[in-house]
Amino acid sequence: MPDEIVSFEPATGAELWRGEIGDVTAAVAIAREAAGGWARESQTRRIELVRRFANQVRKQAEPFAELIARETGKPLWEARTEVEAVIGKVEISIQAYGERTGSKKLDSALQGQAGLRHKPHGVMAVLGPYNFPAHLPNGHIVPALIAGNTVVFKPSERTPAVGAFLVECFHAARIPAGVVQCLIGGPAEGRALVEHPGVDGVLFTGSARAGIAINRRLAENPGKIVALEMGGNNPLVVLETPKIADAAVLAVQSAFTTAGQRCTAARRLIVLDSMFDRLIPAVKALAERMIVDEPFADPAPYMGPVIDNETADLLMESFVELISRGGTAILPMRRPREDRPFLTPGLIDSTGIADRPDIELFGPLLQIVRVPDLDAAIAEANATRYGLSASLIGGGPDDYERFWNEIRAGIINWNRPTNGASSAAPFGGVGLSGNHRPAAFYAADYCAYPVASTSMDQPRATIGLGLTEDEAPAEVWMKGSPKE
Ligand code: UN1
Repeated sequence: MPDEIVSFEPATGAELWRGEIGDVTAAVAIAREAAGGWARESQTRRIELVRRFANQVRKQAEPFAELIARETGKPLWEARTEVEAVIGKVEISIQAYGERTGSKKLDSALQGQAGLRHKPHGVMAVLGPYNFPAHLPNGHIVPALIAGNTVVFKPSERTPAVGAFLVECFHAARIPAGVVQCLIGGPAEGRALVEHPGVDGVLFTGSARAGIAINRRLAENPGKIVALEMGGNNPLVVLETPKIADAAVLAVQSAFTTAGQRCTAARRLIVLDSMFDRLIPAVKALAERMIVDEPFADPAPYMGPVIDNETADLLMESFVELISRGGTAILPMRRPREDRPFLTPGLIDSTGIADRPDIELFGPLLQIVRVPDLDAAIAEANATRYGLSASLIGGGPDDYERFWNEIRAGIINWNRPTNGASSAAPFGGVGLSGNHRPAAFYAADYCAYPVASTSMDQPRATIGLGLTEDEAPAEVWMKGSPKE
Protein backbone atom coordinates (compact mmCIF):
# COMPACT_ATOMS: atom_id res chain seq x y z
CA MET A 1 0.00 0.00 0.00
CA PRO A 2 1.43 3.41 -0.89
CA ASP A 3 1.95 5.68 2.08
CA GLU A 4 1.67 8.82 -0.02
CA ILE A 5 -0.89 10.39 -2.29
CA VAL A 6 0.55 12.16 -5.30
CA SER A 7 -1.46 14.52 -7.45
CA PHE A 8 -0.65 15.41 -11.04
CA GLU A 9 -1.83 18.31 -13.17
CA PRO A 10 -4.17 16.81 -15.75
CA ALA A 11 -3.20 19.41 -18.35
CA THR A 12 0.55 18.79 -18.21
CA GLY A 13 1.06 15.53 -16.37
CA ALA A 14 3.45 17.31 -14.01
CA GLU A 15 3.50 16.33 -10.37
CA LEU A 16 1.74 19.03 -8.37
CA TRP A 17 1.67 17.84 -4.79
CA ARG A 18 2.41 14.89 -2.57
CA GLY A 19 1.43 14.19 0.99
CA GLU A 20 1.47 11.41 3.50
CA ILE A 21 -1.64 9.31 3.92
CA GLY A 22 -3.32 10.25 7.19
CA ASP A 23 -4.21 8.09 10.17
CA VAL A 24 -8.00 7.73 10.31
CA THR A 25 -8.16 6.59 13.94
CA ALA A 26 -5.93 9.40 15.13
CA ALA A 27 -7.89 12.01 13.16
CA VAL A 28 -11.22 10.82 14.56
CA ALA A 29 -9.80 10.81 18.09
CA ILE A 30 -8.64 14.40 17.67
CA ALA A 31 -12.03 15.42 16.27
CA ARG A 32 -13.84 13.78 19.20
CA GLU A 33 -11.56 15.48 21.65
CA ALA A 34 -12.35 18.86 20.08
CA ALA A 35 -16.09 18.23 19.71
CA GLY A 36 -17.23 19.17 23.23
CA GLY A 37 -15.45 22.50 23.33
CA TRP A 38 -16.55 23.50 19.84
CA ALA A 39 -20.18 22.62 20.53
CA ARG A 40 -20.05 24.71 23.73
CA GLU A 41 -18.66 27.78 21.93
CA SER A 42 -21.31 30.43 21.52
CA GLN A 43 -23.09 30.58 18.22
CA THR A 44 -21.82 34.14 17.76
CA ARG A 45 -18.24 32.98 18.13
CA ARG A 46 -18.58 30.16 15.62
CA ILE A 47 -20.18 32.54 13.14
CA GLU A 48 -17.42 35.08 13.69
CA LEU A 49 -14.82 32.41 12.96
CA VAL A 50 -16.40 31.18 9.72
CA ARG A 51 -16.69 34.80 8.58
CA ARG A 52 -13.01 35.15 9.27
CA PHE A 53 -12.48 32.03 7.14
CA ALA A 54 -14.29 33.77 4.26
CA ASN A 55 -11.89 36.69 4.63
CA GLN A 56 -8.91 34.35 4.56
CA VAL A 57 -10.15 32.82 1.31
CA ARG A 58 -10.72 36.30 -0.13
CA LYS A 59 -7.15 37.25 0.75
CA GLN A 60 -5.81 34.16 -0.97
CA ALA A 61 -8.32 34.13 -3.81
CA GLU A 62 -5.86 34.22 -6.68
CA PRO A 63 -3.38 31.56 -5.50
CA PHE A 64 -6.38 29.41 -4.50
CA ALA A 65 -7.94 29.74 -7.96
CA GLU A 66 -4.61 28.92 -9.59
CA LEU A 67 -4.25 25.79 -7.48
CA ILE A 68 -7.79 24.67 -8.33
CA ALA A 69 -7.10 25.26 -12.03
CA ARG A 70 -3.85 23.32 -11.87
CA GLU A 71 -5.17 20.37 -9.95
CA THR A 72 -8.51 19.93 -11.75
CA GLY A 73 -7.53 21.28 -15.18
CA LYS A 74 -10.54 23.61 -15.23
CA PRO A 75 -9.99 27.02 -16.86
CA LEU A 76 -8.67 29.74 -14.56
CA TRP A 77 -11.78 31.91 -15.08
CA GLU A 78 -13.89 29.03 -13.87
CA ALA A 79 -11.65 28.25 -10.91
CA ARG A 80 -12.11 31.89 -9.87
CA THR A 81 -15.87 31.40 -9.81
CA GLU A 82 -15.34 28.37 -7.58
CA VAL A 83 -13.40 30.50 -5.09
CA GLU A 84 -16.22 33.07 -5.12
CA ALA A 85 -18.68 30.27 -4.39
CA VAL A 86 -16.55 29.18 -1.39
CA ILE A 87 -16.72 32.72 0.00
CA GLY A 88 -20.43 33.12 -0.79
CA LYS A 89 -21.24 29.88 1.01
CA VAL A 90 -20.46 31.38 4.40
CA GLU A 91 -23.20 34.05 4.56
CA ILE A 92 -25.71 31.71 2.95
CA SER A 93 -24.96 29.02 5.54
CA ILE A 94 -25.29 31.46 8.43
CA GLN A 95 -28.69 32.51 7.14
CA ALA A 96 -29.69 28.88 6.52
CA TYR A 97 -28.69 27.84 10.02
CA GLY A 98 -31.01 30.46 11.49
CA GLU A 99 -33.89 29.68 9.17
CA ARG A 100 -33.69 25.90 9.09
CA THR A 101 -32.24 24.90 12.45
CA GLY A 102 -32.45 27.84 14.78
CA SER A 103 -34.30 27.78 18.04
CA LYS A 104 -37.87 28.82 18.66
CA LYS A 105 -40.56 28.82 21.29
CA LEU A 106 -43.43 26.50 20.65
CA ASP A 107 -47.01 27.17 21.63
CA SER A 108 -47.76 25.32 24.78
CA ALA A 109 -51.22 24.80 26.16
CA LEU A 110 -49.71 23.69 29.46
CA GLN A 111 -48.02 25.87 31.97
CA GLY A 112 -44.31 26.35 31.51
CA GLN A 113 -42.41 26.65 28.28
CA ALA A 114 -41.99 24.55 25.20
CA GLY A 115 -39.22 25.05 22.74
CA LEU A 116 -37.23 23.66 19.86
CA ARG A 117 -33.48 23.80 19.67
CA HIS A 118 -30.91 21.94 17.60
CA LYS A 119 -27.79 20.09 18.60
CA PRO A 120 -24.74 19.13 16.54
CA HIS A 121 -24.21 15.46 15.77
CA GLY A 122 -20.59 15.46 16.91
CA VAL A 123 -17.92 14.39 14.44
CA MET A 124 -18.75 14.67 10.75
CA ALA A 125 -16.78 12.95 7.99
CA VAL A 126 -16.85 14.92 4.74
CA LEU A 127 -15.86 13.07 1.56
CA GLY A 128 -15.22 15.45 -1.30
CA PRO A 129 -15.34 15.16 -5.10
CA TYR A 130 -12.74 16.29 -7.65
CA ASN A 131 -14.95 18.39 -9.92
CA PHE A 132 -15.50 21.15 -7.35
CA PRO A 133 -12.74 20.18 -4.91
CA ALA A 134 -13.24 23.31 -2.77
CA HIS A 135 -16.84 24.48 -3.22
CA LEU A 136 -18.70 21.20 -2.73
CA PRO A 137 -16.93 19.91 0.40
CA ASN A 138 -17.02 23.47 1.73
CA GLY A 139 -20.79 23.32 1.31
CA HIS A 140 -20.81 20.55 3.94
CA ILE A 141 -17.95 21.80 6.13
CA VAL A 142 -19.18 25.36 6.75
CA PRO A 143 -22.74 24.36 7.80
CA ALA A 144 -21.32 21.53 9.91
CA LEU A 145 -18.99 23.92 11.76
CA ILE A 146 -21.68 26.57 12.28
CA ALA A 147 -23.93 23.93 13.83
CA GLY A 148 -21.15 22.97 16.25
CA ASN A 149 -19.76 19.77 14.73
CA THR A 150 -16.11 19.01 14.24
CA VAL A 151 -15.06 17.81 10.80
CA VAL A 152 -12.67 15.29 9.32
CA PHE A 153 -12.49 16.11 5.62
CA LYS A 154 -11.04 13.61 3.16
CA PRO A 155 -10.60 15.28 -0.22
CA SER A 156 -10.71 13.20 -3.38
CA GLU A 157 -7.38 11.46 -3.94
CA ARG A 158 -7.27 13.33 -7.26
CA THR A 159 -7.46 16.76 -5.62
CA PRO A 160 -5.67 16.57 -2.24
CA ALA A 161 -3.77 19.85 -2.70
CA VAL A 162 -6.98 21.87 -2.95
CA GLY A 163 -8.36 20.03 0.08
CA ALA A 164 -5.27 20.83 2.12
CA PHE A 165 -5.37 24.49 1.02
CA LEU A 166 -9.03 24.81 2.00
CA VAL A 167 -8.37 23.45 5.48
CA GLU A 168 -5.38 25.77 5.91
CA CYS A 169 -7.75 28.69 5.30
CA PHE A 170 -9.92 27.49 8.21
CA HIS A 171 -6.87 27.27 10.44
CA ALA A 172 -5.58 30.66 9.31
CA ALA A 173 -8.95 32.01 10.51
CA ARG A 174 -8.03 30.56 13.93
CA ILE A 175 -10.55 27.76 13.86
CA PRO A 176 -8.73 25.21 16.03
CA ALA A 177 -6.76 22.51 14.21
CA GLY A 178 -8.81 19.74 15.85
CA VAL A 179 -12.12 21.27 14.79
CA VAL A 180 -11.49 20.82 11.09
CA GLN A 181 -8.86 18.44 9.78
CA CYS A 182 -7.75 17.40 6.33
CA LEU A 183 -7.26 13.65 6.07
CA ILE A 184 -5.24 12.67 3.03
CA GLY A 185 -6.14 9.28 1.66
CA GLY A 186 -7.71 7.12 -0.99
CA PRO A 187 -10.69 4.76 -1.01
CA ALA A 188 -9.34 2.66 1.90
CA GLU A 189 -9.17 5.71 4.18
CA GLY A 190 -12.61 6.79 2.96
CA ARG A 191 -14.05 3.41 3.94
CA ALA A 192 -12.32 3.41 7.32
CA LEU A 193 -13.63 6.89 8.04
CA VAL A 194 -17.19 6.00 7.06
CA GLU A 195 -17.17 2.94 9.31
CA HIS A 196 -15.33 4.44 12.24
CA PRO A 197 -17.54 4.24 15.36
CA GLY A 198 -16.34 7.69 16.42
CA VAL A 199 -17.87 9.29 13.34
CA ASP A 200 -21.47 10.49 13.80
CA GLY A 201 -22.24 11.53 10.24
CA VAL A 202 -21.01 11.04 6.68
CA LEU A 203 -21.45 13.83 4.15
CA PHE A 204 -20.55 12.63 0.70
CA THR A 205 -20.47 14.12 -2.79
CA GLY A 206 -19.52 11.83 -5.66
CA SER A 207 -20.70 8.97 -7.85
CA ALA A 208 -23.83 6.92 -7.23
CA ARG A 209 -21.70 3.79 -7.03
CA ALA A 210 -19.58 5.15 -4.19
CA GLY A 211 -22.66 6.57 -2.46
CA ILE A 212 -24.44 3.23 -2.57
CA ALA A 213 -21.34 1.55 -1.15
CA ILE A 214 -21.41 3.99 1.79
CA ASN A 215 -25.10 3.30 2.37
CA ARG A 216 -24.45 -0.44 2.37
CA ARG A 217 -21.59 -0.13 4.83
CA LEU A 218 -23.79 1.82 7.19
CA ALA A 219 -26.87 -0.39 6.84
CA GLU A 220 -26.49 -1.57 10.44
CA ASN A 221 -25.75 1.92 11.76
CA PRO A 222 -29.03 3.77 11.44
CA GLY A 223 -27.81 6.30 13.98
CA LYS A 224 -25.20 7.78 11.68
CA ILE A 225 -26.57 10.58 9.57
CA VAL A 226 -25.66 10.12 5.92
CA ALA A 227 -26.06 12.78 3.23
CA LEU A 228 -25.36 11.53 -0.29
CA GLU A 229 -25.08 13.94 -3.20
CA MET A 230 -24.68 11.78 -6.26
CA GLY A 231 -24.90 12.06 -9.99
CA GLY A 232 -27.48 12.47 -12.69
CA ASN A 233 -28.41 11.49 -16.23
CA ASN A 234 -29.99 14.86 -16.70
CA PRO A 235 -32.38 15.69 -19.53
CA LEU A 236 -32.62 18.96 -21.45
CA VAL A 237 -35.84 19.06 -23.46
CA VAL A 238 -36.21 21.44 -26.40
CA LEU A 239 -39.70 22.27 -27.64
CA GLU A 240 -40.64 24.82 -30.29
CA THR A 241 -38.77 28.10 -30.02
CA PRO A 242 -37.69 30.73 -32.52
CA LYS A 243 -34.61 31.45 -30.39
CA ILE A 244 -32.34 28.82 -31.88
CA ALA A 245 -29.03 30.50 -31.04
CA ASP A 246 -29.99 30.90 -27.37
CA ALA A 247 -31.25 27.33 -27.17
CA ALA A 248 -27.91 26.14 -28.60
CA VAL A 249 -25.99 28.18 -26.03
CA LEU A 250 -28.06 26.73 -23.18
CA ALA A 251 -27.43 23.22 -24.51
CA VAL A 252 -23.65 23.56 -24.73
CA GLN A 253 -23.44 25.38 -21.40
CA SER A 254 -25.45 22.63 -19.76
CA ALA A 255 -23.45 19.82 -21.35
CA PHE A 256 -19.88 21.08 -21.59
CA THR A 257 -19.16 23.49 -18.72
CA THR A 258 -16.34 22.00 -16.58
CA ALA A 259 -15.76 19.60 -19.51
CA GLY A 260 -19.06 17.97 -18.60
CA GLN A 261 -17.79 17.06 -15.14
CA ARG A 262 -20.75 18.40 -13.22
CA CYS A 263 -23.36 16.29 -11.54
CA THR A 264 -25.93 18.69 -13.00
CA ALA A 265 -24.58 18.55 -16.58
CA ALA A 266 -27.11 17.79 -19.31
CA ARG A 267 -26.41 14.28 -20.63
CA ARG A 268 -29.43 13.93 -22.92
CA LEU A 269 -30.70 16.59 -25.31
CA ILE A 270 -34.26 15.56 -26.01
CA VAL A 271 -35.49 17.45 -29.03
CA LEU A 272 -38.75 17.62 -30.97
CA ASP A 273 -38.44 16.17 -34.48
CA SER A 274 -39.67 19.50 -35.80
CA MET A 275 -36.76 21.34 -34.13
CA PHE A 276 -33.99 18.86 -34.93
CA ASP A 277 -32.81 20.30 -38.25
CA ARG A 278 -32.74 23.84 -36.91
CA LEU A 279 -31.29 23.20 -33.46
CA ILE A 280 -28.70 20.47 -33.92
CA PRO A 281 -26.56 22.24 -36.56
CA ALA A 282 -26.47 25.30 -34.25
CA VAL A 283 -25.40 23.16 -31.26
CA LYS A 284 -22.79 21.45 -33.39
CA ALA A 285 -21.41 24.71 -34.77
CA LEU A 286 -21.10 26.15 -31.27
CA ALA A 287 -19.50 22.99 -29.85
CA GLU A 288 -16.96 23.07 -32.71
CA ARG A 289 -16.00 26.61 -31.74
CA MET A 290 -15.23 25.67 -28.14
CA ILE A 291 -11.61 26.09 -27.20
CA VAL A 292 -10.21 23.11 -25.33
CA ASP A 293 -6.89 23.97 -23.78
CA GLU A 294 -4.86 24.09 -20.61
CA PRO A 295 -6.34 26.21 -17.80
CA PHE A 296 -4.01 29.20 -18.18
CA ALA A 297 -4.03 29.38 -21.99
CA ASP A 298 -4.61 32.64 -23.84
CA PRO A 299 -7.16 32.90 -25.41
CA ALA A 300 -9.01 31.38 -22.48
CA PRO A 301 -10.48 27.93 -23.14
CA TYR A 302 -14.09 26.99 -22.52
CA MET A 303 -12.99 23.55 -21.36
CA GLY A 304 -9.84 22.12 -19.88
CA PRO A 305 -9.00 18.41 -19.81
CA VAL A 306 -11.00 15.86 -17.87
CA ILE A 307 -9.51 14.76 -14.58
CA ASP A 308 -7.12 12.02 -15.77
CA ASN A 309 -6.11 9.75 -18.63
CA GLU A 310 -8.08 6.81 -17.31
CA THR A 311 -11.29 8.88 -17.32
CA ALA A 312 -10.54 10.14 -20.84
CA ASP A 313 -9.99 6.53 -22.01
CA LEU A 314 -13.32 5.47 -20.55
CA LEU A 315 -15.17 8.35 -22.17
CA MET A 316 -13.62 7.63 -25.57
CA GLU A 317 -14.60 3.98 -25.18
CA SER A 318 -18.15 5.00 -24.23
CA PHE A 319 -18.40 7.14 -27.35
CA VAL A 320 -17.34 4.21 -29.54
CA GLU A 321 -19.66 1.87 -27.66
CA LEU A 322 -22.68 4.13 -28.25
CA ILE A 323 -21.87 4.29 -31.96
CA SER A 324 -21.52 0.52 -32.16
CA ARG A 325 -24.91 0.11 -30.50
CA GLY A 326 -26.63 2.18 -33.20
CA GLY A 327 -25.85 5.79 -32.34
CA THR A 328 -24.90 8.31 -35.04
CA ALA A 329 -21.91 10.56 -34.46
CA ILE A 330 -22.92 14.16 -35.04
CA LEU A 331 -19.67 15.53 -33.66
CA PRO A 332 -17.11 12.85 -32.85
CA MET A 333 -15.37 13.28 -29.53
CA ARG A 334 -11.65 13.55 -30.15
CA ARG A 335 -8.56 13.17 -28.02
CA PRO A 336 -6.10 15.63 -29.59
CA ARG A 337 -3.16 14.44 -27.47
CA GLU A 338 -2.81 10.75 -26.82
CA ASP A 339 -0.93 11.28 -23.57
CA ARG A 340 -3.17 13.90 -21.99
CA PRO A 341 -6.88 13.81 -21.05
CA PHE A 342 -8.08 16.66 -23.26
CA LEU A 343 -11.34 15.76 -24.99
CA THR A 344 -13.24 17.82 -27.53
CA PRO A 345 -17.03 17.91 -27.08
CA GLY A 346 -18.89 14.93 -28.51
CA LEU A 347 -22.46 14.79 -29.85
CA ILE A 348 -24.21 11.52 -30.62
CA ASP A 349 -27.70 10.99 -31.94
CA SER A 350 -28.76 8.06 -29.76
CA THR A 351 -32.35 7.86 -30.99
CA GLY A 352 -31.63 4.59 -32.78
CA ILE A 353 -30.14 2.81 -29.78
CA ALA A 354 -32.63 0.24 -28.53
CA ASP A 355 -31.63 0.04 -24.86
CA ARG A 356 -29.90 3.27 -24.09
CA PRO A 357 -27.72 2.68 -21.04
CA ASP A 358 -28.90 4.77 -18.10
CA ILE A 359 -25.45 5.73 -16.83
CA GLU A 360 -23.72 8.93 -15.93
CA LEU A 361 -20.95 9.59 -18.47
CA PHE A 362 -18.96 12.19 -16.56
CA GLY A 363 -17.42 14.17 -19.39
CA PRO A 364 -18.13 16.29 -22.48
CA LEU A 365 -20.45 13.87 -24.21
CA LEU A 366 -24.03 14.81 -25.05
CA GLN A 367 -26.52 12.30 -26.40
CA ILE A 368 -29.38 13.52 -28.56
CA VAL A 369 -32.76 11.82 -28.59
CA ARG A 370 -35.47 12.83 -31.06
CA VAL A 371 -39.10 12.71 -29.96
CA PRO A 372 -42.40 13.50 -31.72
CA ASP A 373 -44.11 15.52 -28.96
CA LEU A 374 -44.13 16.67 -25.33
CA ASP A 375 -45.60 13.37 -24.08
CA ALA A 376 -42.72 11.44 -25.58
CA ALA A 377 -40.22 14.05 -24.34
CA ILE A 378 -41.41 13.73 -20.74
CA ALA A 379 -41.39 9.92 -20.94
CA GLU A 380 -37.85 9.99 -22.31
CA ALA A 381 -36.69 12.57 -19.76
CA ASN A 382 -38.01 10.40 -16.91
CA ALA A 383 -36.47 7.21 -18.34
CA THR A 384 -33.68 7.25 -15.79
CA ARG A 385 -33.03 5.95 -12.29
CA TYR A 386 -31.47 9.31 -11.45
CA GLY A 387 -33.30 12.58 -10.85
CA LEU A 388 -31.03 15.51 -10.17
CA SER A 389 -31.72 18.30 -12.67
CA ALA A 390 -33.85 18.83 -15.77
CA SER A 391 -34.49 21.80 -18.03
CA LEU A 392 -37.08 22.71 -20.59
CA ILE A 393 -36.26 25.11 -23.41
CA GLY A 394 -38.98 26.72 -25.50
CA GLY A 395 -42.69 25.95 -25.31
CA GLY A 396 -45.06 28.08 -23.26
CA PRO A 397 -46.03 28.45 -19.60
CA ASP A 398 -48.49 25.55 -19.82
CA ASP A 399 -45.77 23.29 -21.19
CA TYR A 400 -43.45 24.28 -18.35
CA GLU A 401 -46.22 23.73 -15.82
CA ARG A 402 -46.70 20.22 -17.16
CA PHE A 403 -42.97 19.57 -17.35
CA TRP A 404 -42.57 20.77 -13.77
CA ASN A 405 -45.39 18.54 -12.55
CA GLU A 406 -44.34 15.39 -14.36
CA ILE A 407 -40.55 15.43 -14.24
CA ARG A 408 -38.90 13.63 -11.34
CA ALA A 409 -35.92 15.76 -10.34
CA GLY A 410 -34.78 18.09 -7.57
CA ILE A 411 -33.97 20.97 -9.94
CA ILE A 412 -36.40 21.80 -12.73
CA ASN A 413 -35.70 24.88 -14.87
CA TRP A 414 -37.24 26.66 -17.82
CA ASN A 415 -35.08 28.37 -20.47
CA ARG A 416 -32.13 28.04 -18.11
CA PRO A 417 -29.25 25.54 -18.06
CA THR A 418 -29.41 22.30 -16.06
CA ASN A 419 -26.26 23.30 -14.15
CA GLY A 420 -25.19 26.34 -12.16
CA ALA A 421 -27.61 25.59 -9.34
CA SER A 422 -27.86 28.35 -6.75
CA SER A 423 -26.22 27.89 -3.34
CA ALA A 424 -29.17 29.80 -1.88
CA ALA A 425 -31.57 26.97 -2.80
CA PRO A 426 -31.74 23.36 -1.63
CA PHE A 427 -29.59 21.16 -3.85
CA GLY A 428 -30.46 17.51 -4.29
CA GLY A 429 -32.46 15.04 -6.26
CA VAL A 430 -34.44 11.84 -6.24
CA GLY A 431 -33.67 8.25 -7.26
CA LEU A 432 -29.95 7.49 -7.54
CA SER A 433 -29.12 11.19 -7.24
CA GLY A 434 -29.25 11.27 -3.47
CA ASN A 435 -30.88 10.07 -0.27
CA HIS A 436 -33.26 12.95 0.31
CA ARG A 437 -30.80 15.03 2.24
CA PRO A 438 -30.46 18.01 -0.07
CA ALA A 439 -27.35 20.14 0.35
CA ALA A 440 -26.69 23.87 -0.21
CA PHE A 441 -29.40 25.85 1.64
CA TYR A 442 -30.76 22.70 3.31
CA ALA A 443 -27.33 21.43 4.42
CA ALA A 444 -28.20 22.93 7.81
CA ASP A 445 -30.84 20.20 8.18
CA TYR A 446 -28.36 17.33 8.25
CA CYS A 447 -25.79 19.16 10.37
CA ALA A 448 -27.95 19.32 13.50
CA TYR A 449 -30.76 17.33 15.02
CA PRO A 450 -33.87 18.83 16.60
CA VAL A 451 -34.45 18.55 20.31
CA ALA A 452 -37.93 19.36 21.59
CA SER A 453 -38.18 20.45 25.22
CA THR A 454 -40.79 21.46 27.72
CA SER A 455 -39.68 23.06 30.94
CA MET A 456 -40.74 24.72 34.21
CA ASP A 457 -38.74 26.52 36.85
CA GLN A 458 -39.83 24.13 39.59
CA PRO A 459 -41.20 20.61 39.62
CA ARG A 460 -44.95 20.97 40.06
CA ALA A 461 -47.20 18.01 39.25
CA THR A 462 -50.51 16.41 40.21
CA ILE A 463 -52.48 13.37 39.09
CA GLY A 464 -56.18 14.16 38.75
CA LEU A 465 -57.70 10.77 38.03
CA GLY A 466 -57.36 7.11 38.97
CA LEU A 467 -56.20 7.53 42.57
CA THR A 468 -57.98 6.66 45.79
CA GLU A 469 -59.37 9.72 47.49
CA ASP A 470 -58.12 9.32 51.00
CA GLU A 471 -54.54 8.22 50.40
CA ALA A 472 -55.49 4.67 51.36
CA PRO A 473 -53.97 1.87 49.29
CA ALA A 474 -56.18 0.89 46.39
CA GLU A 475 -58.11 -2.32 46.87
CA VAL A 476 -59.19 -2.89 43.34
CA TRP A 477 -56.42 -3.20 40.85
CA MET A 478 -58.28 -4.62 38.00
CA LYS A 479 -61.97 -4.66 37.32
CA GLY A 480 -63.37 -8.13 37.87
CA SER A 481 -60.35 -9.51 39.64
CA PRO A 482 -61.31 -11.51 42.74
CA LYS A 483 -60.94 -9.68 46.05
CA GLU A 484 -58.67 -11.35 48.49
C1 UN1 B 1 -23.81 22.73 -10.20
O1 UN1 B 1 -24.65 23.54 -10.48
O2 UN1 B 1 -23.33 22.09 -11.11
O3 UN1 B 1 -23.90 24.96 -3.53
C2 UN1 B 1 -23.42 22.47 -8.79
C3 UN1 B 1 -24.24 23.93 -4.09
C4 UN1 B 1 -24.75 23.96 -5.51
C5 UN1 B 1 -23.83 23.17 -6.40
C6 UN1 B 1 -24.18 23.35 -7.84
N1 UN1 B 1 -24.88 25.31 -5.94
O4 UN1 B 1 -24.19 22.86 -3.50
